[in-house]
Amino acid sequence: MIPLRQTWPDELAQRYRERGYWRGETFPGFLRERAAQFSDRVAVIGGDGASLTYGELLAGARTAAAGYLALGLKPGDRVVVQLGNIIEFFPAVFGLFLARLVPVYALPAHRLTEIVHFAQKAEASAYVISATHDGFDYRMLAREAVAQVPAIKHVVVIGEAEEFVPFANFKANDATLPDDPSPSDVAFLQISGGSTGLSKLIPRTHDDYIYTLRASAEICGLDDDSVYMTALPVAHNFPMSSPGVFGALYAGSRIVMCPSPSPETAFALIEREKVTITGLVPPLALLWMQAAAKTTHDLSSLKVIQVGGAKFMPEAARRVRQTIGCGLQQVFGMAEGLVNYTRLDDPYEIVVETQGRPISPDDEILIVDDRGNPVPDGEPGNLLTRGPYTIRGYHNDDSANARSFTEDGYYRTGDVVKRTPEGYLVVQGRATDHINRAGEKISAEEIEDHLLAHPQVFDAAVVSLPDPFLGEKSCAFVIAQGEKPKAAALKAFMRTRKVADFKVPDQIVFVDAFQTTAVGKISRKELRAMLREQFLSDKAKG
Ligand code: OOB
Repeated sequence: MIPLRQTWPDELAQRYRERGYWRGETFPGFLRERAAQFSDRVAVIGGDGASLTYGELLAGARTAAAGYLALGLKPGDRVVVQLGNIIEFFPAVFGLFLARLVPVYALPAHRLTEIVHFAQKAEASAYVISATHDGFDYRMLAREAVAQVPAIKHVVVIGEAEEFVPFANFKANDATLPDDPSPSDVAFLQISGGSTGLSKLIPRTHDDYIYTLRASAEICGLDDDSVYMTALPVAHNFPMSSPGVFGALYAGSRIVMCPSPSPETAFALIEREKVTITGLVPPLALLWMQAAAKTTHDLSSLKVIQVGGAKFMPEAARRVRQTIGCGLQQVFGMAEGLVNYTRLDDPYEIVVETQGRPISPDDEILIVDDRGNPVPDGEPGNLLTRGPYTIRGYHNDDSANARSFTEDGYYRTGDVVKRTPEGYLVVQGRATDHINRAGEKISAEEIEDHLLAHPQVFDAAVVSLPDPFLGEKSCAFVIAQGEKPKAAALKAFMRTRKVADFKVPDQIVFVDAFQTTAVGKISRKELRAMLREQFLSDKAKG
């Protein structure tokens, strides 16, 4: 089995310890501490009202750990975990940690191709699922996965297990659990957020991840009075750790597992549980803002909505305060490590205009041109980073590592950003996401932002189309809200935004909806490519 490793150079590791980022904590260790501090306090509550206290969570995790080991799983084995937003996620995953097994987090939306890929790449020997979730039967998926990957010896099912192992039958036993892992051990494998191609596996250590939980909880103002709700799939890095459910546990807060991000479901839970903070991707934030205008639910407990995962346009960001009536925090992060936050006490303009600044004073940020030379502040460039919680390499993927990391250990994020004089990052797009119109480069984001400022525009995506004269021209796909505006009116509106004339979209196409990726966020890059291909192929067919 390929060993799981994540190594920083000794000198940096020493610095990260000396500066108190890496404190030698582990997942089993911190859960035991919280259970001792807050035994009878509710740790997590589900949509149906079922809950676990911190004490019950630890007990459930111990039972699960004993159950996994009784199956014959050995410390170091990897286990693909594919669960929705249910409270059993916690005993299931902390049980793995206590048994020194290594979770590989799949999203509920993943299907056979991805599961087989994760299982093979990680050399997994078990698979933990819900029987069904959102109308899908994961046991069927498990049967196919096991047939393709015989190394998966055990399928553990939460709910009706059929021929598999029922999670509910795990019994506490006297078997001694292994010693706690070393803080520098890999705690789990996260999945890279790439929306095209096959995901890469991201090994995160106890020390590095727990540092982000502790720092994020502080930056996001979590304490034991906070109620953190996840409406996004819990296995994604954003709701898992920024500050996410694990940050909430670290802080002794209460977690609400929202089974669906729809405003109807989420708003009812916010009211019932007096949720104080939650995280959304931009398309959901738009939906919630629209729904908030008409809702009868009381959302006044919400102190802050975090928005991240994709660019939240300033004009949309400005609507949060007036529609939902709470604060906004922008989050620009990646499962590979680096996370940037706007701070809760930042000036309003910074909160709406930027994607925040790094968690750590030791997050090293390089913004470089295509030749690798640093660009001045305010100029867009490729973002490279390294630091106390950014990985040095993917698991079992030499070619991705050669592409994605520089020789001196910087991760190439693939994002194009600029840095403000205050040190905040503004995401401009992905490396290739621009329109080259007769030599003029147009940022798709920039045009979308202008269009979003129009009251009849719900969302917009701008792409390049081939043009015999200009080389490329711009085309805006627009979802209208309320009465559909005329294309000419939108172009006229663009001109009132005082932008260079070449930035006015050459063409405007109205569509009813955009597709979303597995995490439920729109990957703008993929969305644009899809819209472009569809449009061109329709046109070719006449
Ligand atoms: C989060 O993580 P991933 O791994 O799913 O995706 C990372 C990529 C970034 O490289 C960037 O391209 C994009 O998603 N992204 C954003 C963004 N946040 C992420 N692009 C523009 N603005 C933002 N605010 O998506 C993730 C992980 C932890 C916290 C938050 C998001």
